[in-house]
Amino acid sequence: MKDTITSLINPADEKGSYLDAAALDQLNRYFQSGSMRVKAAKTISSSASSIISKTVASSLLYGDITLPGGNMYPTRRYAACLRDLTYFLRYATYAMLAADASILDERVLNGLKETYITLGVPIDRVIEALNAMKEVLTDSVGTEAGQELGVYLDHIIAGLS
Ligand code: CYC
Repeated sequence: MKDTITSLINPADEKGSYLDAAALDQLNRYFQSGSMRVKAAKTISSSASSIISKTVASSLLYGDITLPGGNMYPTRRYAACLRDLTYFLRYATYAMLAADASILDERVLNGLKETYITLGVPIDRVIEALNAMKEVLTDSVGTEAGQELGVYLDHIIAGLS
């Protein structure tokens, strides 16, 4: 996993130089947004299950997908879906804290699309749920942190598209 600090320091170290003005500027913006990131992570950790249920209610719950023949039926698959959404939320929160998407590539997206295709998990509906999660998050953590989390949920969407 990478983060904003190591991704700026490592290349400077390779060149044996101090951070240049652009890197310092980027670092400054990262530190200035630090309390916003931590505050959002705190809200998410105390309300994750409600964020997941609201996400499901506004995207997947009231349709054929939860009925016999749908990919969220029976309860075993429904539970797998809630678990996947919980993974997405938790890893997007880590990525938002680090301001770096690499953890998503390493731990979430690696082989995921192929797994979904093999199992017949409808990827368009997963993406619909991820988009719904962005809205639920903006309601719960506010616009600025919601937008930042949106960057990482969009990264997951792009990796599944
Ligand atoms: C299954 N989701 C799976 C599987 C994996 C993941 C590996 C296959 C193995 C299993 O069932 O546990 C995902 N596992 C992950 C991820 C990580 C991991 C992301 C990284 C931490 O370790 N079905 C729907 C909805 C959607 C859904 C649209 C929820 C948004 O219709 C999800 N994923 C879903 C379902 C299954 C699944 C239903 C079970 C499919 C089956 O067994 O038929």
